Amino acid sequence: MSPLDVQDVQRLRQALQAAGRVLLTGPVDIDGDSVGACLALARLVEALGPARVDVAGLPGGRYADLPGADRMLDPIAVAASYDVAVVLDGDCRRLAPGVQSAWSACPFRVVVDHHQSTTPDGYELALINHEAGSTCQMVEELRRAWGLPMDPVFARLVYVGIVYDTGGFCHANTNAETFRLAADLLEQGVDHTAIVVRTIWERRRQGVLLLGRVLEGASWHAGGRLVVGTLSVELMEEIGAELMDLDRIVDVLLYVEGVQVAVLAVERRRNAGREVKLSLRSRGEVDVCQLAWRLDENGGGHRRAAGVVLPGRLQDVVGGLTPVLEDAVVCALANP
Ligand SMILES: [Mn+2]
Repeated sequence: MSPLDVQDVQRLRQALQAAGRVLLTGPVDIDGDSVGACLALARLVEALGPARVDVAGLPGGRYADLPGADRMLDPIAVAASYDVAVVLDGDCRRLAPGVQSAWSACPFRVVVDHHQSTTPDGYELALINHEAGSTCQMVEELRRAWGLPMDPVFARLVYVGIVYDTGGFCHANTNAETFRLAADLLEQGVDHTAIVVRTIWERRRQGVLLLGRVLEGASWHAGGRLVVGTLSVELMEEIGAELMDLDRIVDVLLYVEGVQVAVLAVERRRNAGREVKLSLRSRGEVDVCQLAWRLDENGGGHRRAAGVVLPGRLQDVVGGLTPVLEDAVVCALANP
């Protein structure tokens, strides 16, 4: 992992030490890496100085029992003004609506992120490392640079982020350094099996039902190299599904023999209308980050894992999109 800029790391430390109030947040759709990174950084900020730290986000389901999750603020309740605001594991285009106004009013805005689509524009300070396997690994790098002690709680939070973003040490962002850091964290007493089960494998019954319906209804294209799964608002509501029930359904589609790109299209209500959240996954030959960005400028992520939200109803969005995706996959595979 290429290290962060030393001066930027010290500027962040100075800003956090001088601050009275600090806001930490992930993007609107939280995951194990953003929750782990926010809660781990909150501990570091509190060790650095007197700042009162708020962490915004709703850590339901599999993250509710993480240390510090009970102190997280519903984004709707974020009303205070902050001296420093940090968005972790995502950029400021994807903040929860409730966080947006506090963010805009903050005089010192920081991003700590590893997404390929994140650029330094629009921040007073940007700590971006596209090579980092997870944002939690970047927070661990901050801890070392600031000379703060490791402890079992910090280790557990960072481990959750690493496990989530590497898919349990499976994805291509897993390397020797990941395992070296994992070994350090395990020596702090981290329960590896419990975290992998809770973060990766365990589903609610509603999630299993949802998985079954997606697999049943999936459509196959480009000679089986592209698969598109869909979930309507009606089905989500009938099953009583939550955001976290969707975790890793798209990965099940991706790891079907022959598949190079998998897409899960999930319909959501938005005001009086509908929108569709697309999760795109690639085995590596097709850059789905670029693909997501081409579908809409708000799309992005990583080369092998990206997302984009498009307005409209599920059938219309997926109907219009499938030929575009098919073309992109066929073209990318023909011209690697
Ligand atoms: Mn991440």
